[in-house]
Amino acid sequence: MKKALITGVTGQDGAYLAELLLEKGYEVHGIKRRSSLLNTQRIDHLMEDAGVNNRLHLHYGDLTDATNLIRIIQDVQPDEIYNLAAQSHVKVSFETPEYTANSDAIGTLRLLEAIRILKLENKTKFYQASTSELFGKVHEVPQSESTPFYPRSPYAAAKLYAYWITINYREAYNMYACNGILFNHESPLRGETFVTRKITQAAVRIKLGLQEKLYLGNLDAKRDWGYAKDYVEAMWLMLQQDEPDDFVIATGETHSVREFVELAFSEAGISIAWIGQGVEEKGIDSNTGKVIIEIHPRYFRPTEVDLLLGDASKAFEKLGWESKVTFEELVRLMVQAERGKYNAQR
Ligand code: NDP
Ligand code: GDR
Repeated sequence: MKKALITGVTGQDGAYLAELLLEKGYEVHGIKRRSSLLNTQRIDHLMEDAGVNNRLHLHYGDLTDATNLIRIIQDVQPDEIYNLAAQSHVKVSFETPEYTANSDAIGTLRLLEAIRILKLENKTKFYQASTSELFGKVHEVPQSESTPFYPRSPYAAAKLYAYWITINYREAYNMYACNGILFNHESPLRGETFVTRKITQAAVRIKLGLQEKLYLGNLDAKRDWGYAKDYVEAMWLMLQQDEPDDFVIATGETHSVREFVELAFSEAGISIAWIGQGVEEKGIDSNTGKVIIEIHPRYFRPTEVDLLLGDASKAFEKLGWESKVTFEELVRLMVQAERGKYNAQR
């Protein structure tokens, strides 16, 4: 039985990846942080599932604690490590740049060093959660594996280090180490402060009269949004090849935050009309004329990534991977999941 270790197992991708690997018959080990409130909601159903419960094991740990990581890897002796743990919020990284560098950049180094110290280079394959944020200030559209990087946040700068140290360990120590350069991927499990989940949650709550307004930042940023469940499959595929390599994972479509808002609210049963401009712009409910969306400077970033659009043709050719869920389907499934929660409470 293959053993996988997932850092960030309590996050969106960690939960979907754990589920996928359990389905594939793996013994799955996850690293979770100690927190004062429970943080395992996304994987509790996997722990409770009688069929898999003795194949999912959680270990307390943190990417900022090297000795802890070495001990866990020594105990588990994993065939595959998926490094998904990160301070993953771009805006928050401007407020906590040093911590973000410690966990996202040096955390990756700590894992690679642990593999080396424990002499597991020939056994343990390593996946690094790289990101389309590396492209940042875009000079080339669409972005592929050969597009130059230009990080635009402390998060992206930390992930740039992680990207290159992964390649360096592959070349220097002959490790099987891959970067998945994943474009934005969303789901009902997405953290509530990322824009897609914030919008879908608000659309349903406003429709139900549980929330008055939604405050947003830059409506004109464009993202290539896919479905997280499709994307974790690509992570696994990258570690099943003859040779390690780096891959862009994307849908090949881009949409603005504004388009996401219009579609999500329409799916929730509200038609949005826009009035005003810049920070004065407002979204009104076309039926009632009530202002339900306002712009707040708090949600703008000091430096923004304006346009992301990925070219995942290498992943299609070499991994046989392609994105399945369309933008419209993604928005619909997120709104429906949100609505389902309130229906279940009634
Ligand atoms: P989430 O924010 O949902 O999950 C991040 C996970 O990392 C959580 O389990 C979190 O724990 C854990 N974590 C954070 N800091 C530490 C730390 N210092 N030590 C140990 N664990 C820590 O992110 P996603 O699931 O969306 O993303 C997974 C990875 O992929 C991240 O590295 C992200 O940067 C990257 N990525 C994500 C994309 C996306 O669109 N989702 C696109 C490209 C890359 P806790 O639950 O306790 O907070
Ligand atoms: P991103 O995702 O920064 O692309 O990083 P996020 O959903 O936070 O922002 C997407 C775009 O929406 C704009 N925006 C807002 N964003 C948030 N969070 N809140 C708002 O109110 C708001 N209003 C407008 C942002 O300015 C931005 O342009 C995500 C994370 O998962 C990273 O970890 C990952 O690496 C990248 O995707 C790929």
